[in-house]
Formats: sequence, C-alpha cells, structure tokens
Amino acid sequence: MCGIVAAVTKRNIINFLLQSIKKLEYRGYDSSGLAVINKNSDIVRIRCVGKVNVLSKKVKKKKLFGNIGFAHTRWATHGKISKENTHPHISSNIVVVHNGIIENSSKLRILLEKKGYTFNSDTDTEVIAHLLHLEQSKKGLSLLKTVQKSILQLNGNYSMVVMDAKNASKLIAVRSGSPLVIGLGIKENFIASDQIALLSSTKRFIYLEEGDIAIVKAKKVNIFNKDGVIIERDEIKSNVKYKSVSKGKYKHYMEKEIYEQPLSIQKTLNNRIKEDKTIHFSELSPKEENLFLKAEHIQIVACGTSYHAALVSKYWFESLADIPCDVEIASEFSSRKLAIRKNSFFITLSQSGETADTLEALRISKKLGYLGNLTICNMKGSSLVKESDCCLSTEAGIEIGVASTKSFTAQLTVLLMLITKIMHLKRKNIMIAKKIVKSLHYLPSKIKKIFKKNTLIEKVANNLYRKKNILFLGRGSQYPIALEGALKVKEISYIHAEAYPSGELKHGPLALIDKNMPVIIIAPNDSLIEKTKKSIQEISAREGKIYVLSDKEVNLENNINFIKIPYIEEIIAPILYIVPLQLFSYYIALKKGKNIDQPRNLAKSVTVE
Ligand code: HGA
Repeated sequence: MCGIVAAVTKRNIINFLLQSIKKLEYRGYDSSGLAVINKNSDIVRIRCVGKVNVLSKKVKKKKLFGNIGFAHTRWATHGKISKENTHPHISSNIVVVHNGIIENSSKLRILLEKKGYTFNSDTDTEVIAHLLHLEQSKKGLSLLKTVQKSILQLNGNYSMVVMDAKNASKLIAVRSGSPLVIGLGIKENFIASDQIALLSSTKRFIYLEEGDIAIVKAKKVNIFNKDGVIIERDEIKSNVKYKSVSKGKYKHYMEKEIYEQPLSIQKTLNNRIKEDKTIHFSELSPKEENLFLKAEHIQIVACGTSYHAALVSKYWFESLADIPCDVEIASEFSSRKLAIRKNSFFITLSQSGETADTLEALRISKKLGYLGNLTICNMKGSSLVKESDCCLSTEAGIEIGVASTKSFTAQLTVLLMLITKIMHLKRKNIMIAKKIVKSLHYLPSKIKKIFKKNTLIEKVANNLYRKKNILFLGRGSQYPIALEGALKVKEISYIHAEAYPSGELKHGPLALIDKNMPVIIIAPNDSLIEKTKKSIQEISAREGKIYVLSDKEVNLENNINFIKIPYIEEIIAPILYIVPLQLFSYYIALKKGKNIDQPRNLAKSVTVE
C-alpha cells in the first residue's frame, strides 16, 4: 500500500528520495509524487500517475534542490487514480503525505468547505492538509501543537508526515494505526513506512508506537506518546542485509522467493527441533504452552494466502491434535456478531503483521473472552506481533513479490511444528509426531527436486497461458493448496482461476468442463487417491484437459498430462505440492509479459481495511 519516505538533512535530498521511494514500489501503488521546500521557502511538488521511473524523469528535468521533503507512492482508496489525487497534498504552507483512511473525511470536508477551503482532489489526505492549516491559522500554534490538536478530530487508521514551508527545519510524523519508522543518520534523519527504504542510508531505527508523534530535525528527534508526554523509544540496529532486498541472479523477486524456500523452511525449522525429535519454541513460556493443553477449540483468522495456510492447518489440528478448529477470513470475522466456543484459543496469521483486517479481528477478539492469542508472523516488530499475547516467527526473510510464496510455506511449517508440539503436550499420537518432525527435516531437499522439473512446468504453462479459465482441484488438506494455486494464477496473470474440492465437481463445476477447460488436479498417491481418480475419470469423460500432480502415475486415460512430484509423507505433502503451482503461475505470467512483482491493483502489505 502507500509508501512514505521523508528526510531532513543539510544536503540535497532529491536523489535520496527517488532512490528510497523506489524501494517501496513492492508495496503496490498506482501513482507517485514528491515535494521539497527549496532555499526560497517555496514548496516544489511533482506528481504523476504511474511508476517511480516516470516521476524520476520528471524530477530530474527540473534540477531541484531541497534539504527537507518527502516522496510518496499512492494506492488509491479515496478518489480515482489521477495526478490531482496523488500525494503530497498542500494547503498554503502545509504539506502532507499520508497512508491509511480518514473515516470521517466527508464530514470534515463539508466543514472545511464552509470555512472557505477549496479542494483540488477527492482524497481524505487533502482534508488533513486543510484541517492542519485551519488549526494553525486560528491561534498561530506551533506545528507540533497544530498536529496534536488536529488529529483529535480524525477517525481511522493512518500514518502521516507533515512539513511547514514557513518553518522548514522539521518534519512531524504521526503513527495512528499504520506503521512508521525513523531512520537515524549523522546530522540527518529520515522517516519511512518500512525500513527497507532506508537501509542504504542507515541501520539505526526507531519504530514509532501507536499514537506517537515525532518531531524529526536534522540533528534531533523528539517523540511524544499518545498522551503528549515526551518519551524515549528504543533504538534498534537492523540486521537486514541490503543484499537480501535485491533480486540477485533472478529476473523477478517472486522467482527468487520461490527458489529461496528450501532455505527459508530450513531457517524456520532451525533451533526448534530437539534431539529427541520434539519441538521447542523459545518464544512460548510454559504458561502459554499450557493454554494449548486447555484449549478445546482453535479459531484462526487471516486473509489471502495466509488464510489458505490456516485452512490447511484446520485439517492438521483436527486429525492430529484432536482439537476442533475454525478458520475465517479476517474481514468477515470483524463484520458479524460472533458466538465463541468454550475454551477457544485465537490465532492470527500474516506475512507483514500490518494487515489491517487481521489487526482489527485481533482487537475484536480481545473483547470476546478467548483463552489467549498467538500470531504467526514474518515481521518481528510489526503491529500484530506487538498487540498479540505471543508470536511464533516465520523465518522466511523479507518477501518483496506481492504474490506471497516463501511466507506461505514457512507459515505451514510453523503451524505443523506447533501442532506437533501440542501432540507432545497432550501425549497424543507421539509416534506420528516424531515421524512428522523427521519428514519436515527432508522437506527442503524434496523442494529442490521439484526445481529440477522447472522446464516441464514451464512447458505446461506455455501451453496454457492463453486460456481464459483454469480449474484447480484438490481433496482434503490439498484443497486449500488448490485454492492457493488458483490465487497465484489470478494475482499475477489475471486469468480467471477457480479451485474446488475434487468431490464437489459433480455438484456444479462439472458443467464447466469441455475440451477447452484445463484442470489441474493435485493427486498424491495417498489415502484419498481412489476418490480423486473418480474425479479424474469424470473430467476425462467430458474431454477436459487434465494435468495431474502426483508421486505416482495415474494410468487412467490418454488425455492426462502427468507431472511427477517426489514422494513425501501425506501430512507434509501440502507444503511440497504448492511449489510446482507457484512455479506454474510464475511461468504463465512470464509468458504473458505481466508485471510479476507488482500486479495491477494489488499491494504487498494491505494496511487499509
Ligand atoms: N486514502 C489515501 C491514502 C490511501 C492509502 O493509504 N493507500 O494505501 C488516498 O486515497 O490517497
């Protein structure tokens, strides 16, 4: 979603702003802009619809100079994608960039119009700019006091950075629902919505807490908490390597991240498997572990790919740990009246830890009497981690491709380890638990074997890239994998792809089958294969084009294309079978020439509800 970078220095910051905002492109956006205050105290603003490269060209032509300013990538929520709606927004001497939504912006807009303000955009951000100007001009308040007073009138989750052309020595940063980080330099300081943007300039960061307001000057940073009290926040030294944020030898981040999976799963397993093949999570206290013993029900809430990981775990929780488990999409969980089960434990899953819908669900869950809550997350300092009782981290490393890949397999790995841990705590199916741990150990090498099939998978993709529809089928814990495979295709190649449980075919989707309909069937040779074979026959009889992923050739009909997957234990198999589907979606989008890492309309971390 929207990306913010800001700087206050003694040097010209134009190149810094352009290079840093480019690092936030992965978040997804549709327009970009920049504003600085020049030596004459004029605000110079340049905006355009489209990519940062277009903005860069425009800016470079103008030979700008400024040592205070910011750049922004906008993912539109209020007002169409247009130059007028692109940030920064200005009200006289006040300039603002913002991430999030101001829920009462329509009311404030009417009020401000009555006071004589003219709006040049449809955004909620311009409302902030005019409101700040109004408050400042009423009593000649300082910029800090102006911001403190104005935000009392704003509802919603957001973050923003403000500057004042009449006092161009400082930036004011506000965190109120969306993350912001301050980067500390030598005689210069920075602000960004994500530390990735600043890594080439500093490794020293301060994460703002909810409700914090910071005054950021070149030589000084002061932070005030939500009660307006000046406060010290911890400075952290980032260990994120700048190199890990580059594509290396790969064409796309998504490709790189698919190939990183053996390593990211290994890192997620590391130091958590004890010699006796039991699981140890250093993040969980004995008291927290005990809650899982007490739990009679698990409620998981997530969005997108994380939701699919949660769905797989439902099969595992119920069949292995004997705990009933429900999974719900976060925005649905938050929009209805809920009846909660007795002794239920609440789990959230998120790559970024900033997913607004999931955060909202967590906040609601706290009022409902769950035994406790846990988040499984890839970003350690994120809002979900901070607001949850406990966290199990996935060690997938920074994921840049909007279509999530390595986070998904790392989430599944953590979930399966957690369930194995619960099996031990409950002394249930101990032998199976040990077998799972053993198989997890082999998982990275099995994934590497799939990479050897990439030419075959690319060939299948090249055969199918012109199709308008693709159907994915799976049964049992492979059904969510079919859902995830279809989601990957939709996200990056914009082909309509749907997933069904194989057994559901005859209840409707069979009507779609003809010789033009490709059907990808996940069919490991497991306890469900005989049932899956029936579905394959039903499709074959209607001339559907069948692609079977299995560890054993299914010799049923001639019109079956077979992709051999290495054998792995049935329980672990979902984590393995998603990999060829990720590659398949990647090759389809590649052949179609799509923008794989930044698909249209999508954002990496969805920070608005
Ligand atoms: N509401 C603002 C900012 C949108 C946003 O944060 N997207 O991620 C707008 O529409 O410009």
